[in-house]
Amino acid sequence: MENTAQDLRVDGTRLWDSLMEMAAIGATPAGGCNRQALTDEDKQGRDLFLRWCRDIGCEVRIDRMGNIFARRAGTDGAMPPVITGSHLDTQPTGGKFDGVYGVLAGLEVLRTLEDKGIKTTAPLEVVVWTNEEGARFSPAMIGSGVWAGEFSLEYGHSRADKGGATIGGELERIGYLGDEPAEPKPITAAFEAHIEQGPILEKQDQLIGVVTGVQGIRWYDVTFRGTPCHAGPTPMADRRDPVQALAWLCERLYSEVKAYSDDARMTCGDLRAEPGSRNTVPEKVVLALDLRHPQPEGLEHLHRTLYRLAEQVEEATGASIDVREEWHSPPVVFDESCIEAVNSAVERLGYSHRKMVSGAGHDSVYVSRVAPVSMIFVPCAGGLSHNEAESAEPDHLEAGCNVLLHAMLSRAGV
Ligand code: HGY
Ligand code: MN
Ligand code: MN
Ligand code: MN
Repeated sequence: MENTAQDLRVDGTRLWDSLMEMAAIGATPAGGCNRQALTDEDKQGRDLFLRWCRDIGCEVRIDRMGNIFARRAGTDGAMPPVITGSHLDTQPTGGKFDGVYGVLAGLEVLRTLEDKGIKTTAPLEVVVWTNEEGARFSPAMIGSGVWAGEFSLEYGHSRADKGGATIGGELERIGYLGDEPAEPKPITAAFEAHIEQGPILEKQDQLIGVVTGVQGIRWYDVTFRGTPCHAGPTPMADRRDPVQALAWLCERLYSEVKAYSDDARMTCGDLRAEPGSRNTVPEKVVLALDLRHPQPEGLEHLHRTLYRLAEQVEEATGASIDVREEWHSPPVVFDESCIEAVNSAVERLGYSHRKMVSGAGHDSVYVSRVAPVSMIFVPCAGGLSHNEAESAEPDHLEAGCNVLLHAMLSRAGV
C-alpha cells in the first residue's frame, strides 16, 4: 500500500497493452506502423486516444493545427499546467514506439493518479502534436512549431504532401481542425518521454537518458538539372546528366561530413528523378537532404560545406544545381530545473542513467521556446528507429513512465 506520492508507480502492463492496441492501427505486415500525419489511420489513433482520455474524465481541447490537449484538473485551476506528450504520427515504415510512447506514457500518468484518487495542485495536460515526423508534410514538428510561434498558421495549413493534399485540408477532412488558437499559454513545466532512437543507452547498459538538449537540424531540397536525352545513342561525353552531378556532390559531402566530426550527420532520405523513365537521362533530380550537428558552429560548418561544394558542381559535371533551404532547427539546450527534476526522479527511483543530447528532433524543441522543458529517454533495441523492427522492453518503458510521473509530480505538487 503506498503511503506517500513517492511510492507511486505506474501500471506497466496497462501501458504496454495500450501501446499494442495503438500499434494495431496502421500496423504493417513487417511489424511496424504506417500512421502518417492526418491520414485515416492517424485519425483512428487520435480517436482512440480521445476515448481513453474521456474515460478518465479529461477535458479535451483541439487547436487550429490539430494539436490535442487532454487536461486533468488540479486543485489550483489558476496554476499553469504541467504538460507532457509527444506525437501519434509515424514514418511510412515507422515503429510502435516513436512518439506514441510519449503520448501513452503521459496517459498512464493520468490513469495512475486517477486510480489512486490523487489530485495534483497544478492541472496536468497530455498533448498530441500534429505532424512531428515531417514525413508526409515538411517540415517536421510543424504542429508544435506553429503553436510556439515559429511558423504562421497560414504556413502550417498550406504545407502539402506529394499528392497536393494540404495540412489545413486534411485537418478538416479528418475532423481535427479545432477552434482553439494554436498559440502558447503559460506552462509550469513540460516533460516528454521518448525512446532514444540511437544506441547509446543500450551500449552503455543505462536504463534512462536524462536529456539535456537536442541537436540542430537543417533540411534542404537540392535540385540538379541536366538535358534529357536518349539512353542509347547519346555518347557519355555529350551528356549533362543530373544523376552524375548528384553522385559528384554526395560523394564529396559524405566524406567531408565524416571527416569533420563523429557527431556530424548527413542523410539523403528521398530522391526523385523526372521524367522518371529508365531509358531517358533525367531532366532533373531532386534530393531531400538532412544535415545535423549538436553545436551551432558545427551545423554552420556543414551548411557552408554543402554550399561550397555546390558551387563546383556545374564546372565539374555540366549539370546545374539549386540548393533551397527547407527548414532550420538550431540546437536547443533544455531548462536546468527540468533536467534536475528528471535527474532527481531517476535517482530516487534508483534507475541507472546518464545525461545526453538527443540526436532526433522532438516537439520539445519548440515547446522549449515557451516553457521550461526536459526529456526522458529509454533504450530501444539496437538503437533502431524509423524502422519497422523498432522495439523496446516493457520494463524499460515502465521505468521511463515512472520517471515521467515523478518528474511531473515534482513540478505540479500533490
Ligand atoms: O527528424 C527527426 O529527428 C524526428 O523524427 N522528426
Ligand atoms: Mn518522435
Ligand atoms: Mn521520428
Ligand atoms: Mn546521477
